[in-house]
Amino acid sequence: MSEADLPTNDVKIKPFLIGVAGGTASGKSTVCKRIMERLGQVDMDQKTRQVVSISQDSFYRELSPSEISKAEKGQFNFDHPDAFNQALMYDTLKDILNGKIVQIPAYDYRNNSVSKNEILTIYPADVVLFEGILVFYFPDVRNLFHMKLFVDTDSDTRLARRVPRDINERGRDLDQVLNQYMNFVKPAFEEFCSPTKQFADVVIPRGADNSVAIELIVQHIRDILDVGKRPLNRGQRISPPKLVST
Ligand code: UZR
Ligand code: MG
Repeated sequence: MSEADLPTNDVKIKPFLIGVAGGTASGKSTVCKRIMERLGQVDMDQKTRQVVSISQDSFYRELSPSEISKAEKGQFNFDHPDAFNQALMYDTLKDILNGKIVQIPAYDYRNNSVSKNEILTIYPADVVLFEGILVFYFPDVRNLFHMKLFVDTDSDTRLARRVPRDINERGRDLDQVLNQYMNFVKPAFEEFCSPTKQFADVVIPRGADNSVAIELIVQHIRDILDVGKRPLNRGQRISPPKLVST
């Protein structure tokens, strides 16, 4: 793609915003990755990429010193809606919808906080995926999505994935992982996350293993963006979807 094709201030891209919710370790990130792969977007340069995926984890709020010490003992509830900075999440998504370049922090699970060093710059894209356990919980955020997907993977499978992930990737020990799961993760899933399935347009059983569902969704995204004649990965800008959020 030549420099002239890059988004400029006078060519505002209005992205098509897709929310991807589901319980912990349901495969939300993998579903997003598959959608991006199927749209031919994964290895592209960030500035020219037309599909981007961001995580709700980037919007965990800053914790007070006493909350930090609770978090270190596995006694802070990261699965409760109050753990998030709802206003920042909403404002950032609004900016994205208005075609602005936004900066969001990566999340550092080993320190239980948003990263001070790793800042992600999100350039305007045609399709933006926003994934997280509670992306459909807050009504004002929920109403921004043009399409809502819920990844519905059974809880045994999710726990079996969550345990090794927390131990290997997030530096936890088994006792802490299981206690946190029983005290916070499972009850909060039942109270706050699972009920938001009712807001989904499409429920994806078995998550990323469900290649038929993913293919149907990808085809629908292509249809909406009217890229039948203009493949996404050829570096052409696509007209914004005509849908209006309510
Ligand atoms: P996914 N989480 C942490 O473990 N530590 C943090 O500092 C912040 C979040 C967990 C959170 C939730 N809960 O279950 C999970 N706990 O990240 C959501 N305990 O991430 O959707 O990738 O499973
Ligand atoms: Mg995740």
